[in-house]
Amino acid sequence: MKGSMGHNKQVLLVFIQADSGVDGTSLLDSASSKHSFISSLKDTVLSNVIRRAQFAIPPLALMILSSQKVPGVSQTICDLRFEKVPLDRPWDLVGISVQTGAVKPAFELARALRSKGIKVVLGGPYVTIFPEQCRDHADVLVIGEADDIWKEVQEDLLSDSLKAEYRVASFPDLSVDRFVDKHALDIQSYFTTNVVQTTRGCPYSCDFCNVHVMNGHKLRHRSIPEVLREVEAFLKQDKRIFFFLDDTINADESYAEKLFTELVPFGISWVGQATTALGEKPKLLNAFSRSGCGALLVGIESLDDGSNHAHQKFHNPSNRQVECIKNIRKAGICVYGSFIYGLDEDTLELPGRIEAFIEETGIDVPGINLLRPIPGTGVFDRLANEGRLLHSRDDHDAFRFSWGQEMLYKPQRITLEEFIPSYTGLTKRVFTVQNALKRAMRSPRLRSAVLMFNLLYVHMYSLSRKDLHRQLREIG
Ligand code: B12
Ligand code: SF4
Repeated sequence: MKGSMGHNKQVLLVFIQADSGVDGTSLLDSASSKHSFISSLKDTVLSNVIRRAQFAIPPLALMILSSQKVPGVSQTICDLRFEKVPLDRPWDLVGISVQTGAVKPAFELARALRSKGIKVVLGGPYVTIFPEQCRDHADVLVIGEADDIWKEVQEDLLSDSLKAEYRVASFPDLSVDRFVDKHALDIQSYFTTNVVQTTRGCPYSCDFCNVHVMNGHKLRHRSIPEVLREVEAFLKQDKRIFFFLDDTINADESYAEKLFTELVPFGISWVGQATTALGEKPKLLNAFSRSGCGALLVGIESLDDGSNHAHQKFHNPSNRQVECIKNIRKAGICVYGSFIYGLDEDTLELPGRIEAFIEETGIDVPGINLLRPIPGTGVFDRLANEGRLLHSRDDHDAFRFSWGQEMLYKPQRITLEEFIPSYTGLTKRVFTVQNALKRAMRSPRLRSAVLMFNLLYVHMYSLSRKDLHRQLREIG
C-alpha cells in the first residue's frame, strides 16, 4: 500500500480478494473436506503462488479513480490480495469496489468500517446493477462508471457535504483525455502494473455476461494518441508485459489495426482478449504479432452452435473455429481457449469433442468453465423463471465467484448426477502434468508462462473436482 499523508482528507480505495478463483484458489468448504496435512499445506502454498504469480495485476478501476485528483484529497489503494485494511490511519472515506461475485466480503468490510465510524462509499459493477441491495451497506453509493463523477464525490468530501447517492447520467465519453497514473499503487506487489483499456462497452449480448449490462452495447474508444501516451508513460515506471483489458480487443478492427501498428515501435510485449474472428483477418493479425502480442484469450464457450445461440452468442460459428485458432497460433500468438460446458443444448458427448478440439487446434492453455449465472444477466433471470437455479434468486451471495467448484443451476439436457462426473472426468483428462509439458513444448512463444498456467490449472481443477464431488454427495 502506498500514498501520501499530509492532505486535508484521506481516502482509501479497496479491492476485495475473491474467496476463490484466480485470486488464490482454495476449497469452497475446506472444513468439511477430509484432507491430509500435506495436501492442506500444498493447497495453501499453491494458493499463495497463484495469487502472487498468476493474475496479480492491479485493479484498473481504482487506478482510474485515484488518478482523478482534487487538491486537498489524498488517495491510497489497498489491495486485499496482498495486505489488510490499514486501520491505524485516520481514513475520512473508504471506497470499496463491489464485484457481483464477491458481495459478501465487500458488505462485511463495509459493516466493520462503519462500526468504527468510518464513512464508506460503494461503487463498481454490483452497485451499478443492484443499487437498492447496496443502500443499507454504505454511507454513499456511486452508480455507474465513475471516471468523472469521482471528482464531485471528493469535492463534496472536502466541503463535508457528501450525498447519499451519485448517479452517472450517461456513459463517460472515453475520447476525452483522462491521464491514468500509478501513484497510489505499490508497483512491486504485482506481476505487472501495465494495465490499459482502449475501449469500453460490448456490441455483443451473450446472456451469461454482464459487461454489456454495465457498459452498454456501444463500443466507446479512447483516442489513439492518448493510449500511446499512456503506454509511453507506463513504460517509464514498469518495463514488464502489458495487459490490454478490453473485453474484445479486435471489436473495432480498423481502430485496432491502427492502434497496434502505431504501437510497433514501442517494442512492448502484450496479452489481451479477442474473438477467434481475428484468425480470418491477416492484416490485423500481422499488426498484433508485430506489436508484440504474445497471447490472447478467446471465448469459445460451447462447440455446439445450438448452445451458443441459446445463450445469444452468435459471433463465433463452430465451423470456422479450428482454422481461426490455427491461424492465430501460426502468427506466433498463444491461445488461451475458454470453454463453458453445461450450456443449454450441451449433451454428454461434448467433453469428447472439447478434448479432440484442444488437440486439433493446439490450444496452449485451455480453460473449461462451468456456467455461473450472474445476478443481473439474461441467463440468470431465465434460469430463475424456469426453476433451474439451485439457490433463491434473491440470495446473491450464493452466486459467488469460484473456479468451477460448484453447480449453481440445473443443466437443461443433462441431470446434475450425470453432469458433475462428466465435467470432472473432462478436467481430469485435460489437466495433467503430461499435457502441461506437451502444451508448453508446442507453444509458439511464452513457453514458461504456458507451462506455469497449465501446471497451476492441474492444481486448480483438482480443487474443483474435490468441491464438486462433495456437492454430488450432498445432492445424492
Ligand atoms: C481485468 C479483469 C480481471 C483481472 C483483474 C481483476 C479486476 N477486477 O480488476 C483478473 C484477471 C484478476 C480478473 C479476475 C477475475 N475476474 Co475478471 N475481469 C476483468 C475485466 C476484463 C476488466 C475489469 C476492469 O478493469 N474493467 C475496467 C474498469 C474501469 O471498469 P470497472 O471495474 O467496472 O470500474 C468502473 C465502475 O464499475 C466504477 N467502479 C468500480 N469500482 C469502484 C469503486 C468505487 C469506490 C467507485 C466509486 C466506483 C467504482 O468506476 C470504474 C470506472 O468507470 C472484466 C470485464 C469488464 N469489462 O469489466 C472481467 C470481469 C470483471 N471478471 C469476471 C470474473 C468472473 C473474474 C473472476 C471471478 C475469474 C475467476 N473465476 O477467478 C476473478 C475475480 C477476481 C476479483 N477479485 O474480482 C467477470 C465478473 C462477473 C461478475 N460480475 O460476477 C467479468 C465482468 C468478466 C465477464 N464478462 O464475466 N478479472
Ligand atoms: S462474453 Fe465477451 S463478447 Fe460476450 S457480451 Fe460479454 S464481453 Fe461481449
